[in-house]
Amino acid sequence: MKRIERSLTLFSRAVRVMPGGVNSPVRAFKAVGGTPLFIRSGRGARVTDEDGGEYIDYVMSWGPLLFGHAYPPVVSAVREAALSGTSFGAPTEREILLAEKIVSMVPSIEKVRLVNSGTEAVMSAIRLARAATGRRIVLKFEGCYHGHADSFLIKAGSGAATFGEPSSPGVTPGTAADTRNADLNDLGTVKEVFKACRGEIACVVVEPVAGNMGLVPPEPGFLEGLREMTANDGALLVFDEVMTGFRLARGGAQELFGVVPDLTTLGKVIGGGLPVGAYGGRADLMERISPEGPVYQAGTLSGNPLATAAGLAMLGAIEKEPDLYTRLDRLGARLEAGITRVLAERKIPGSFQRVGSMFCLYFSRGRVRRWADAAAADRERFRKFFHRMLELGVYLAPSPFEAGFLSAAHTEADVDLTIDAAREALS
Ligand code: KE4
Repeated sequence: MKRIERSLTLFSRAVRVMPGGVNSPVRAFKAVGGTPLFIRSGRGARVTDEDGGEYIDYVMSWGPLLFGHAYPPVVSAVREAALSGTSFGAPTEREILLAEKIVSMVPSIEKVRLVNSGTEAVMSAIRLARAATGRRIVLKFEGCYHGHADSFLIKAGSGAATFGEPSSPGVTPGTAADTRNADLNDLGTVKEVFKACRGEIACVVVEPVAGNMGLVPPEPGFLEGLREMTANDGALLVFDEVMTGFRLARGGAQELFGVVPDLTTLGKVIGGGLPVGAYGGRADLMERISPEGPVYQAGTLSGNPLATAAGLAMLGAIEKEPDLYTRLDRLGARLEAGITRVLAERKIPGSFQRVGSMFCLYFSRGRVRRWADAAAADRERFRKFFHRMLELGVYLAPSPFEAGFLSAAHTEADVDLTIDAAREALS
């Protein structure tokens, strides 16, 4: 049993001054029970907790750390930038350099606006979609998560699903009325909404690979079907690539699957751990954003020197390694093969699902294709598995409704240790 006295002490202090003792709900271990580990440091693929316990980390800050913890180019870029000032509230050259890189790497993006989080990026993108189309309805998918803006906290994924509050209190009926849900990978349910709301849908927003109900890849034809239906109806297609952007390919899921949306939202990897979000797309749409156009959106720290320095270091590292995504996919395939083998050996029903370096293990009777399948998976078995793996030195996402992440810092040895730990945890 790992010693966690210091985490216990810190958590008892934290809960006195912060709701649930955390600054983001999924960190509180509520879905798996027990006390969250307080992390002292990270390096490469590992984190060390406040009691000195070391773990192979697959949370990786929920996606940003494509090159692992304390990635030297990011650390030195941020340190260097900070010496010249942390924020000016005025235009800087780094913002141009980062925007130019994003435009050059992401197929759908002709113009981009930097913000401070994924939530800000997606809430701004749908405001733009509503302004550009003059329509009000946003169609999302049950179990997908697009940040905590009111419009999205209706049958949302991630922490909202974990705590069984898919539709959060505090979201007004008026707001909720402007959001519709369909089932992921089920174009029939999308057609139904389009039929019921003909000419009223401003946009369809989708995680092209759903990473907030575990990990659910798009089925063949699904993204293409959304592209066609939105184009035919005059609605916009928004790819929420906050998690998949720069993670699955240089141009994200839209490059991997060859479907180009009208607007794309980004976050996580761009900042390499610094708070960065972005939204962008067709120039004729983005030109409606203030001050060029009338659609207001602003942010004191948007594009600040530290975030843009980190972003340039991250995207620069991606550009320097042409076979990065092949390497990440090979590592993911090794993990997938190993865990799938363990499930078979132990005769345990489950589905290890993966796209590139994003994955999750469902204790389900079959493949998980949409929220209802994910919700039916065995959460109690996941809870036990999570804690056994933690004791064995592997830190998985503390929820069955989250994706795990490999990084370029993970090695084949790390993956093999993880597979061995899973064999032990499932014995
Ligand atoms: P943030 O506001 O948390 O930066 O981004 C919101 C968001 C938007 N879109 C997608 C596809 C996302 O995955 C997220 C955030 N993801 C969660 C992890 N499931 C963040 C972790 C957390 O809430 O602490």
